[in-house]
Amino acid sequence: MHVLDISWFTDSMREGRPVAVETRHLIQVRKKYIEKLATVSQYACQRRTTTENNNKIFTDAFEVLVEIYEFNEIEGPCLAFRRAASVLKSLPWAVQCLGDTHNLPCLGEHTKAIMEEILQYGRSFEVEKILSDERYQTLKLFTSVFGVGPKTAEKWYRRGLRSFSEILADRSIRLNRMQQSGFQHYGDISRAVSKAEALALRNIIDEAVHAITPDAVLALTGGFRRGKEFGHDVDFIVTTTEMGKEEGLLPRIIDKLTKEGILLYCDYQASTFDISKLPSRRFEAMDHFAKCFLILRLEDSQVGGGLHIAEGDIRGWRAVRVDLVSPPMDRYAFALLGWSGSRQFERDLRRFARMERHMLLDNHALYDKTKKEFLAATTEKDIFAHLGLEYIEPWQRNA
Ligand code: DCT
Ligand code: MG
Repeated sequence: MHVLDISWFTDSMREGRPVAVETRHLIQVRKKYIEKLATVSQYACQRRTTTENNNKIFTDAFEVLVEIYEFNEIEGPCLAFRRAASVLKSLPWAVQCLGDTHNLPCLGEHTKAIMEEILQYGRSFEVEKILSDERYQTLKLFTSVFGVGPKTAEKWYRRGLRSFSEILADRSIRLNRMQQSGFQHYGDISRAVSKAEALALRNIIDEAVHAITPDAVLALTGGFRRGKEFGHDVDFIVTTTEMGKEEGLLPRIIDKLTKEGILLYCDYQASTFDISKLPSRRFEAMDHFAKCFLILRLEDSQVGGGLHIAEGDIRGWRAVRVDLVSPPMDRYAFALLGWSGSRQFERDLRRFARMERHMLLDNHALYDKTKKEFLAATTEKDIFAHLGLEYIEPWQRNA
């Protein structure tokens, strides 16, 4: 009999059998079983997190706290709220009361206090205070510009600047090329990219790479690979099945997009990948593969169902942020896993590898510190298997 099946109990009651002792025992067993079922791992890479978030009311609040701690460069609480948000995102149910959370990892006192406020009043006063704070609002506005990070935003804030017009009017500020494009295309870039637009861009890149080489490999990664309907950009991996042939691929794609007249901005970074320098110590750092950060012009006619633009926008095109990364084929699985995200999923994969397996994982490789050897992989499944993890599908990595 299955321990969750209680028909034996109701049957016994009906037949008047003495069941008290057996009942108590089985209720205990059942309780333990349910608790075990409900065990949630502290690692995002051991949880399945779809795009359906049943606890958005809490995670939205936590994300504001993550932002302010990031602006203030306070790492501990920042990480704590990131982890808490990620745990709640993985739940297939909505938290109704604090008691629901007693089995969950990564929820500290501060986190629970915020949740309690939200449960009681429908909102958090601490979060509302941050949202109405001038410094928070200004830093949030400034960092929403492509090419402006928290440091630059803080610098401008300290100079007393509060709006885009003040920045653009300040003759002492020299915007770099990325920031200039960021301001120029602000309206388009700050507008979400739809899945239809991402697929249209895939067609454009696909055509470009296959015109360059027939053995090109193209993969849509980032949020769209995880099944998101909208994203802030579109991420692709492009390479060639023949090792070494991927060198020079990105410059040729860039050249082609330029000739097509759709390249609005391009920041190309050549590869600094050196296999002899692995394993890398700086895990949060950007990987060493050749990559480019682009802004492309997408025409309405190229998108099935039309562009995701504001009502009344009659230009017939929009600008979209696109990232291309080009690893050599023997690094493909690691790059694909790394660029598929989510960022929290990646952070926890690396932490799990380090803490639980004594291994180092990054976008380039997996290194076993005990055996002192690199572990080869041609698919993402190989990497999960090396780590002794159940395979998590991309659409379950929205941690
Ligand atoms: N990534 C990485 N190293 C970086 C930056 C990103 O490995 N320095 C990975 C992690 C996620 C993935 O690339 C895509 O990054 P984003 O586009 O920022 O995230 P996203 O999940 O695609 O989210 P969005 O939908 O907002 O684009
Ligand atoms: Mg993305």
